Amino acid sequence: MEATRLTPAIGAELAGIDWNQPITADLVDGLHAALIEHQVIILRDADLSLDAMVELGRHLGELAPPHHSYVTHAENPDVVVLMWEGDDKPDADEWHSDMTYRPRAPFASILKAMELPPTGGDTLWASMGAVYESLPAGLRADLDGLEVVHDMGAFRNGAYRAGGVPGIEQAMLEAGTAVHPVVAHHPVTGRPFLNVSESNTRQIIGLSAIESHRLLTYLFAHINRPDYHVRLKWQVNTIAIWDNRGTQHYAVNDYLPNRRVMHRVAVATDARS
Ligand SMILES: O=C(O)CCC(=O)C(=O)O
Repeated sequence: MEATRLTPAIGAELAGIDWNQPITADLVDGLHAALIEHQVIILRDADLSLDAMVELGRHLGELAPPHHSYVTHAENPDVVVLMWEGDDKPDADEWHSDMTYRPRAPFASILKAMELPPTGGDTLWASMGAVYESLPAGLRADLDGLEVVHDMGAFRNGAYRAGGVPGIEQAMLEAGTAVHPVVAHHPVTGRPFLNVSESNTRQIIGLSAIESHRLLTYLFAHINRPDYHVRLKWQVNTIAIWDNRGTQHYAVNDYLPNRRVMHRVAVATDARS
């Protein structure tokens, strides 16, 4: 397979894979190596069936347990269906890394475009290693050793609509709350990365609410700089696989009332690390 780098910071498009052939360990070793190097890999014309997507996920590691808020595919409960249309309010148009409110966030996600609007609906990824490296050295030193609370963020909206305050309390219990280092390290490369997100980071431990808010707001502004991003224009049967450890993503919400349908398989653990 050949990888074409998409930006200096993050992302590569892979070519030369025949998706009509069985998924072999060699193929997945190659995908994994590309994923570690580029953080997000893009596969075009990858018309994998539901079962093949799940098989690919299982080759990468153990699949994640069912998501607390998303619906799963009627024919395969390991596949989440992300569908938005009409006057829905998509919930992924905020920088986030998946499920960082778990003690161990999932390793990777595999996302396939099934149905797309005529235009719009792009997804962006940010390299959180590149964001961290862009911070002034003094600030990097100050961040070292700090810890931060992650929670389910705006998933509260759906929980409140469904069940009021008890609904939020139940959803928070199911989703969980976690405390992670502000500067985490990639388990394979050891590269440090900034581990705070607009969606899921609430409070830096040990700071007052106002200090924590100011510092997080400053860091969020850095994450927003396009220098560290790649932006994907999907086609039907495009698959993106991202390493959740050291990236964030943002699904642009500019296409409603048109319909956008994606299938996702989340991989909890990395079988190769
Ligand atoms: O729909 C997308 O492009 C991204 C969805 C997303 O944010 C996710 O799967 O976590």
